[in-house]
Amino acid sequence: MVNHWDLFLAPYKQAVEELKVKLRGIRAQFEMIEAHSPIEFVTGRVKPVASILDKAQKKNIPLDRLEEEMQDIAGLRIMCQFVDDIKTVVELLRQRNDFTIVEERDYVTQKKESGYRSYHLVIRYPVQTIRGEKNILAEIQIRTLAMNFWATIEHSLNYKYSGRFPEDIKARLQRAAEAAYRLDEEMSKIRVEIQEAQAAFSRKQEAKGEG
Ligand code: 0O2
Repeated sequence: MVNHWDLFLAPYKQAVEELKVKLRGIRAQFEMIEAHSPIEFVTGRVKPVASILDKAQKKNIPLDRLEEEMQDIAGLRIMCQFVDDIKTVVELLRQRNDFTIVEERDYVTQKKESGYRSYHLVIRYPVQTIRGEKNILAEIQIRTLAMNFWATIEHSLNYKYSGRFPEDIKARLQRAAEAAYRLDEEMSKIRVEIQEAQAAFSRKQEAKGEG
């Protein structure tokens, strides 16, 4: 028997699958022309029902308002090598006409109190269903590999402590976020060298037939 949640989440699942293909396609196109791809890799997920219920309770969202008020039931994450790539990706996404951007949140230049950095786009995405077109909201998070490393670790700790971090852990996480940011800054400074090395490496792999 198909339950209510399966039916409700079906268009979100479809959207995540379609958007993963589309966003990975951007990387493939850069590779095709042997240019630096601003996208390193893409992940996507549909928020688990338990997390939807949790967030709805925390944010006082009635369950019959989820479609309008919970923006990240469908979630995509784009990881970049360099901070500047984030802007490039945002520009590329602004130019697309297969979805509309309804909100942008810049936590890259304005980090959250936790130390969290990422660029968030909320999009309205049309899913084609057997009952016609259905517009759903999805959240795209764009971040560097260093920002992603920090956010992943902090997310697991958050789960362990249910969001109530002991003061020392909180301070350490904030320092770790700063260290991740400095790492991004250092990498940006040697970006040209890194890209030359990566281009040479992929030419070599191609010549060996491993590309
Ligand atoms: P999950 O498990 O990743 O799906 P709010 O939840 O009130 O902070 P809001 O309005 O829902 O924020 O939207 P916002 O600020 O764009 O953040 C939503 C998502 O961003 C979160 O989803 C996380 O994925 C990520 N995020 C935001 N702040 C932090 C943070 O301090 N640390 C980490 N690790 N991630 C963060 P969920 O629903 O929390 O969880």
